Amino acid sequence: MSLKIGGTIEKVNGKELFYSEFAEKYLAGNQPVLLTGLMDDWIASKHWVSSNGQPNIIFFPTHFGKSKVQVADCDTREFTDQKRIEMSVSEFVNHWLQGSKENHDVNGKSVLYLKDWHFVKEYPEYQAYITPLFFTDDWLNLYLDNYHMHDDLDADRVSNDISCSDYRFVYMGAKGSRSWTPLHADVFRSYSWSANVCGKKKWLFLPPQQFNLLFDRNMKNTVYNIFDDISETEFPGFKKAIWLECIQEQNEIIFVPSGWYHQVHNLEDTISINHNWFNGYNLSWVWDLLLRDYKEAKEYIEDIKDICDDFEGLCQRNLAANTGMNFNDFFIFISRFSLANVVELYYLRGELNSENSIWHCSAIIEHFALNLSSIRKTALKMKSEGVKGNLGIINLLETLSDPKFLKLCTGLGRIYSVIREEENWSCTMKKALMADFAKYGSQVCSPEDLITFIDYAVSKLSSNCDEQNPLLSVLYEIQPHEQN
Ligand SMILES: O=C(O)CCC(=O)C(=O)O
Repeated sequence: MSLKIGGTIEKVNGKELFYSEFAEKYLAGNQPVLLTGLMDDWIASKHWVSSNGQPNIIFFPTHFGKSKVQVADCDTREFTDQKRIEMSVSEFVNHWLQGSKENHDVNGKSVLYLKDWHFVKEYPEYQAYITPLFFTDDWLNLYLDNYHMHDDLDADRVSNDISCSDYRFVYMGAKGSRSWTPLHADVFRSYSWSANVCGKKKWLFLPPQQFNLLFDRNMKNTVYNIFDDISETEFPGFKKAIWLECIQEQNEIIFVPSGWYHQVHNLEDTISINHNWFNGYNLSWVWDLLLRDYKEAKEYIEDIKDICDDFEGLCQRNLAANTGMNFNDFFIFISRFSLANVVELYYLRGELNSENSIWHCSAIIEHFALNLSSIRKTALKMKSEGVKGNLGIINLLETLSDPKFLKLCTGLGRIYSVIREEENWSCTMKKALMADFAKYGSQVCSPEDLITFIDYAVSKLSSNCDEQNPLLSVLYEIQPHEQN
């Protein structure tokens, strides 16, 4: 059965695009786009590509040969993904070279595809590439550079913990369209971007509005390979799906929006760099997905509820094992980010106070206000969906003195070009924060607390503000004329 293709993906020269346009049209609009012109100075583009445009595959065993990587056997399905094998980069490259000699694509040997290599984590000094500006507002990887998402290090969860340590990957797909990635939507309903250092990929996308067409009658399983002969009895909606198709060439970067299903085929030997991330624009969707996964995890073990001492605890442990985080992890994550955004605003207030026009540096302040607003909305959603009680304790004063948290703040400041180093974490500012938060009571334990904390911090930041206040207008969507 052939697919219905409804169109392709817009291609834009990244050098001619402003961040604000990208944020409005693609991040907030949740639309895919193919960006050119953003990989000119990458070391990867020099070292990993031969002069004939083919992968410089020999470079890898020479420099990174001992690294252990996950390799997908593209011909073997395991649950909803391909079977994974662990091997060294040298072994993978041997297989690749052997394959191109013997032409595995034709003689039917398995096609291996190196995926999810945590390259930046393993080789931070090498700086293979520079994350383009459009993708730098990345709360997920910034957080994981400083904290574990999930702290429960049971023996059976260690491997999960390692694989969730970061979402910055290298992919290397050997020749032939048989190296591919099955249909999926990304983890956490994150955004992703994928850059072809060399090679060519074909992407097929389905917008989230049509996602239910991919499910079976019981709404449990989705299609694995959209090019299979899909049974209409099993997947009654599939035929109606209208796909977007896109060919991604070398040096092009594709932006994959939140919740869009996609299937990917390497049309040539391809090396790509791939990040997953989320930020204020898609935070509440991450929560929606987590809630959906929780309900599924709960339903799955409903029949043991009566014989289980801590049924809710078990559901949350399963949720973390399946998705990489549970409610507690998510809550701690958004609470730390809300405090970090407040710290940035205090910092800016200190910096700008001398000119007595603090709220006029509005572009950056608006970013932090938007971040707080999206965290506040997400906390409100959690509360309205009945998530009550203690989800973890954030002690504000202790957090402010934690070196990991200060690194998080420095990283967040850097994203928005609030350039300051940790030494500049001035005593006066810290004192002001400490004094304000000590009065507040210093602990945040539930979505409700978090909303109260954000409101309190904003009221403190807005005191003495006799001009129109972008913080208030962004946070509470108040029109300037409504402010007194
Ligand atoms: O390049 C691939 O094979 C898959 C990449 C992908 O699925 C993604 O970026 O989300």
